[in-house]
Amino acid sequence: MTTLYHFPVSQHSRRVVSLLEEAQIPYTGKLVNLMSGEHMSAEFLAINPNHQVPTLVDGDVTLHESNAILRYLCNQHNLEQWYPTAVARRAQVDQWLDWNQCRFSPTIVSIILNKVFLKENGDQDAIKKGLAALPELLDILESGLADMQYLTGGSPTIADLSVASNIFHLGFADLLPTSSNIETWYGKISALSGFQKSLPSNM
Ligand SMILES: N[C@@H](CCC(=O)N[C@@H](CS)C(=O)NCC(=O)O)C(=O)O
Repeated sequence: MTTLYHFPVSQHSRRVVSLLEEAQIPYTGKLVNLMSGEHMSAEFLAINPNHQVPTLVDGDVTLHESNAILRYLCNQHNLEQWYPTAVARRAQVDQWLDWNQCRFSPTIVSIILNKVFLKENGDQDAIKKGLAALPELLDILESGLADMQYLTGGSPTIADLSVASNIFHLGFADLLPTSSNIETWYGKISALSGFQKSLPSNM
């Protein structure tokens, strides 16, 4: 049995729900209400001491970290199309997954968490720094997509789901990128039925 602990407005949950739905892996979704502090309950901390979603429980395996969960699901279900086995292509997928976590995510969190969710209690300095960092990151993504259908080739992978989950988040602050490569690519990812099912309004 596969259970995903998630929250609808969590961008990290969104990428995992997208894959589970796209690959039609049977799973039970369990909502962890971050607004009411459910992630700090003793019951949830016993599953993930980091008090974060997403968390996957698959039989004897309990996993946190969204990108690790994506890789695990692909390996477990032989989803080679989502996580190619050819060494060079896999390395490209890993590169964008790591870029998303290490470079892009902190900026997304700084802006969206503080500006949209914490509002007047948000860290105004973090918002400013995030907004200042965003153009460079979007330029990198725009260039990475030049002459590419998807981030690593002619078909979408977990790297696309992961990065696109953060692009959707920018929409909460009316900051959806309008540069042509990103817009065309994001249009394709956001049209995937699995991605659609991961969106807060459709969960
Ligand atoms: N690096 C983690 C980050 C997960 C994360 O930040 N989750 C947020 C929701 S988007 C969360 O659960 N926050 C609650 C907390 O940190 O206490 C991942 O990729 O899964």
